[in-house]
Amino acid sequence: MLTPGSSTPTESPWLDLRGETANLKGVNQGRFITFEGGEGGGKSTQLRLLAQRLSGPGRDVVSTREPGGSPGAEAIRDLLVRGQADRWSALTETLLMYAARRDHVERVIGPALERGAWVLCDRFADSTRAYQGAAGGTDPALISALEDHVLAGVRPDLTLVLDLPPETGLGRAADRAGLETRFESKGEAFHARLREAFLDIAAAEPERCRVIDASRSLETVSADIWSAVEDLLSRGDG
Ligand code: ATM
Repeated sequence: MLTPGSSTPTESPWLDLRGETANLKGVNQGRFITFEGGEGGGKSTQLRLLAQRLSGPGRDVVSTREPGGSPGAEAIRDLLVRGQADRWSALTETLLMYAARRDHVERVIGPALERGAWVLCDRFADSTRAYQGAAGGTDPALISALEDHVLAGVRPDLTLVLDLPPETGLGRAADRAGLETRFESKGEAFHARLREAFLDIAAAEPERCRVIDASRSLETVSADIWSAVEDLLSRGDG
């Protein structure tokens, strides 16, 4: 289980109004890696393995997740992942996701990048593009505008898209389903559109995204992820 971040608001320059408009990417010293894809692709396990591999003397590694990752965003998560599939419209979901994401960026991701940490995040903005946009029907232009205005230039250096057929992924997810079943219950057509959406995002931004075939063994997937991270390290532009 990932632990929500615990930065105190008063310590963070990200709570300063600057963050609402300025592009702060230039001051980031750390690296930001996101894990994306449909259900049951093993994102959380692979994130944990990568965090273990990256951790070591002198390297600060922060593992976090969305929706959630800060106390306020975790409270919003509960609203999003529980209950009936039609509890929220796609547009309301988009706004809730971005309210949660803003808090997470202000209090956890932004300060961590600023102090030079590596941030590993289980889902981020691409999930909104895929779930609420491509599969849910929210206008992509609105989602782009939210990315521009809300994220203050915070953008992943590397996005790992863990890809597998939705029927395989949903089967794996059902095995561990608890109370958080709202998205799983959206139906097969929704999940098929999601897969296409993540592949389209990766095709449109090949310099940022790496598609990993998640139907293979945990070790093989983990080795591919490490090779993508080594490429990022060798670029040295993070
Ligand atoms: P995880 O199961 O990966 O923790 O994510 C919770 C759900 O939130 C997930 N669906 N399921 N099952 C995907 C959904 N989600 C969105 O719909 N949009 C987003 O922007 C994010 C971050 C997650």
